[in-house]
Amino acid sequence: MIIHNNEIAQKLDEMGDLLAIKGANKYRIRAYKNAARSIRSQGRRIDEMIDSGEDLTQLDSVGKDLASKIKEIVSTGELSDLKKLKNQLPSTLLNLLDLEGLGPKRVKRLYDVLEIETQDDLKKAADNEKIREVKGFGKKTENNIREQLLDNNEKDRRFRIDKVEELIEPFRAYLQNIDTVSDLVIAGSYRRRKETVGDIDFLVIATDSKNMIEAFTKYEEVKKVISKGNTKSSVMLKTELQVDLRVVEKRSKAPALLYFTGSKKHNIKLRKLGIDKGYKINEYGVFKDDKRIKCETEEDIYKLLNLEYIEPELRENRGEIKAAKRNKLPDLIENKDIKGDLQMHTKHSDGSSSIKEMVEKAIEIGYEYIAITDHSSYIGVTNGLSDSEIPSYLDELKRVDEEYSEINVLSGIEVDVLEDGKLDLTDESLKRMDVVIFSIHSHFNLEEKKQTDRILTAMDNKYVNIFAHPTGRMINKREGYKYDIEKVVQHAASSNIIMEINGSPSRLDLDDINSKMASDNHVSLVINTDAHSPKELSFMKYGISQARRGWVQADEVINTLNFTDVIKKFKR
Ligand code: DGT
Ligand code: CA
Ligand code: CA
Ligand code: ZN
Repeated sequence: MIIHNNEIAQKLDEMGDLLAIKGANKYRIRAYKNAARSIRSQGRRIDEMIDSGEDLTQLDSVGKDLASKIKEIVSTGELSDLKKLKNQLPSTLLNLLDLEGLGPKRVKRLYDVLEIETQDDLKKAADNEKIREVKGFGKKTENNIREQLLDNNEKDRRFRIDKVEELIEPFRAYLQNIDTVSDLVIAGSYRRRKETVGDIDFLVIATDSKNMIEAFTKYEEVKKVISKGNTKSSVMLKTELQVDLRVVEKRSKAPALLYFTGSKKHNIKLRKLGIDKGYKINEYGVFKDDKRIKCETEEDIYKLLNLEYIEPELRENRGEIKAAKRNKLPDLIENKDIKGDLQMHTKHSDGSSSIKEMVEKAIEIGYEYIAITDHSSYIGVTNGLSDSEIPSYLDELKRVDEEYSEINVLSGIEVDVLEDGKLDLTDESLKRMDVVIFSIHSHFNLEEKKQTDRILTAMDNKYVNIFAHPTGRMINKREGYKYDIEKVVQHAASSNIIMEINGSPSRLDLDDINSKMASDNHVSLVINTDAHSPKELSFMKYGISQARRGWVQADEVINTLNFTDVIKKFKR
């Protein structure tokens, strides 16, 4: 059995911690902790030392007694003393020690007095202000605990795609640089471009798998090696992102890529389809009567099953296999289809930059047009525009548009919808804009019927064009507000309102499901970045992948049109 040094050390650590909670002799506790530290810092594998008959007592902080315990862990994977302790005390108490301000003694006291065993118990007790009543604890400690638990919950969440990208691209580059790597892809939900990612799945074709795995686990951002085998390994990065690695043979590349891209449900459907046709499909290959069928690409495998090629963004088992069978898959929108960006902010409200700076970046990207759409003033935080400020805002926009012949700069506004569905600026102001975006930034908790009516009322203002970030959800932060979205979508279709797919990775709103629903209802869509700085104009790619996940085609998205056609869309 292969057992990593980290796993041995962890068991010794747990032993020390549980003894401490129990109130054991401090020298005994320290012995376990020191041995754990010593083993973690060994350059050599302890299990191999044991195999070759070496004496473990030559290691720092390891005496006869500990040496025999370590041998027990390596040969059985368990430590019987630890098991015994875990029968006496809940092992979940160990998770409480991770919190700042909670040492073994205090954990024990909370367990004795309030029967707190888990972080959940602790959270409840903190919320009910029970902890401050325990001897040795105060209001301050209680608050500190509550705050830490809130932060921890944040960590359990899935990672936003932009954050994952930032963490994983340097790792990809590091692995790519290893000599024996011939091919490396990130599969899983990252390749399917989901808005959040649970973990990262690297797939590597390499001639020397052992060397590859060694390098993988030695990456400097690795906090913990979770597992390490001959062809696969998992690590936890310091940022708490888990990364899995699979090394496969060249001939398994396509089936492995298909398998590890998922989704799981899509895979299961494909496998069943294969069985019906007499094929066995798994991550190693495609087989008929135990004979390998040569499949060099994913396309080859789909073709074998009489299916059109299915793009990763569609592989969610939401009808894509049926559509592929009938050659009815959508012709998905691509980055290169986009000709402009119709929502962005400048210093006229909460943006960081001037109109010119935004325009220059847009020219650099190669856009034919953009709209500057600063906020109205209703939500004070955005420092937006009031009716009296509109004329000078428009003057400046006009001047900039004239100054840059390479691009068309449309005048726009993102006007707030008030509680009753009226808008935050007068029709006189709105009328003067090339494009009017309306959106909701307040009163999220209205009852569903009221919220729906509020939105329908806003749509009936004859100067509005685009309903921005229509559900208001913030990824990992808050759900969208409740309203009858089908009704609103139908109303948008019949009254020529364009619905936005907001590309900001904190929003991605509409999401895939709602984008598909809107497009099925023949609503025109727009993909905007909602950039608050020139750099954020690059959010377009996230909007595009979200649209692709929603089966959206270029001809459904107005900012794929050229300038003369797009402005026609704003006449209602
Ligand atoms: P995530 O990490 O939660 O964002 O989502 P995925 O899709 O990346 O899921 P993950 O990392 O658990 O697994 C990667 C892919 O491996 C998954 O999309 C499909 C494949 N896979 C994993 N487990 C199974 C399984 O039990 N059956 C099949 N057919 N495929 C699986
Ligand atoms: Ca994954
Ligand atoms: Ca995984
Ligand atoms: Zn907004």
